[in-house]
Amino acid sequence: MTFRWFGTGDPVPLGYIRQIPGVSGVVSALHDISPGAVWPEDKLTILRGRVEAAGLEFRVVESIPVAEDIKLGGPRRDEMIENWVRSLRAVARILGPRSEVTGSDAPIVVTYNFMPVFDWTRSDLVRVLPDGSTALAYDAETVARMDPLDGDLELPGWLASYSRQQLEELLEAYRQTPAETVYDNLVSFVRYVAPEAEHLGIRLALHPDDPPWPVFGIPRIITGAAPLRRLFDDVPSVANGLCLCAGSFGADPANDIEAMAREFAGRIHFAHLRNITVTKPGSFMETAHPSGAGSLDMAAIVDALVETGYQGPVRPDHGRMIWDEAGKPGYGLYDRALGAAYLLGLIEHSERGHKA
Ligand code: DNO
Repeated sequence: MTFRWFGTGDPVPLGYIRQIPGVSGVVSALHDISPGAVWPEDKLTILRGRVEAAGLEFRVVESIPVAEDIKLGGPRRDEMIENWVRSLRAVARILGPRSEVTGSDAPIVVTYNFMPVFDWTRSDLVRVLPDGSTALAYDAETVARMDPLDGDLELPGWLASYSRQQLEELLEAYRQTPAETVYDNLVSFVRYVAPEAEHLGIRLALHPDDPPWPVFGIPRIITGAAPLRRLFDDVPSVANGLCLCAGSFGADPANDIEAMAREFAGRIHFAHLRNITVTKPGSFMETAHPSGAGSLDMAAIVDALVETGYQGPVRPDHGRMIWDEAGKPGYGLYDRALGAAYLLGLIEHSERGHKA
């Protein structure tokens, strides 16, 4: 069981993460390096040192961002892919050696996504739930009215580091690019990086598009089982894997996550387990982790992972804000800690059932 930590700027101290029962590792990244730049080994060494000093291991990276030129097939594509591979090598060198804290030498996992411009997108960061807690929500009509070029779109999921003009150019470029071309660019990227990852002993976990449909008129391609089936066919390397993000896929009720966990067994290298409530077609809000709190059957998803022998890292995902906690939307301490405890209960129960 792991827990995402955003580095020294994260209001959640590592020492608190260490106190969540059953959590042994932290999921992190070099958040101050801009997409496309090579990750410096010394910064990774410092980050690993900090995490280990707190008694935790650092074997899961989320994410090495993929530059827009790679997704668009732009003029600097080859250089950007080469830089990505160099970051991968730095990760292997610094994080690869066995953890002195836990003794683990489990394969290093690197998460990435192929979402054009915007990472996860929501219309509301503080939707008030009936119990008075707040959570992230996505309302189709509100998003349809939003203009990404307006300053009011401040989503923590993506790097708001573009100038208005750059953003305008990017959006225009994507609006001219068919989804099929973005998919082809994904395949070229994975064909290049997967053998390298395999050689380094790294597993790549492609995060699905969140939400799993196009937003702002630009394509999104990793929306369900069909594109993944195709990707795993096109690039058979076992390093080419998936981050099974229950909340992302689950926003589209057509996605059967339990079935995906079974079908893609062996290809799932990371699991993000959170719940959502589909409020109406194309709209959803995030909820507490338990099955009873939302639309997803979390126990069935965990059973599917356990029954198919999943051994990789798991993390609770976005949590609500509860007990007056103030912090990074979706990434507070309390509700994610409750999520971790709940998921560990499901896993323990499921594993015992299968031993019996
Ligand atoms: C949201 C996260 C995503 C994820 C990236 C992976 O909270 O699940 O932002 O980290 O999409 O590349």
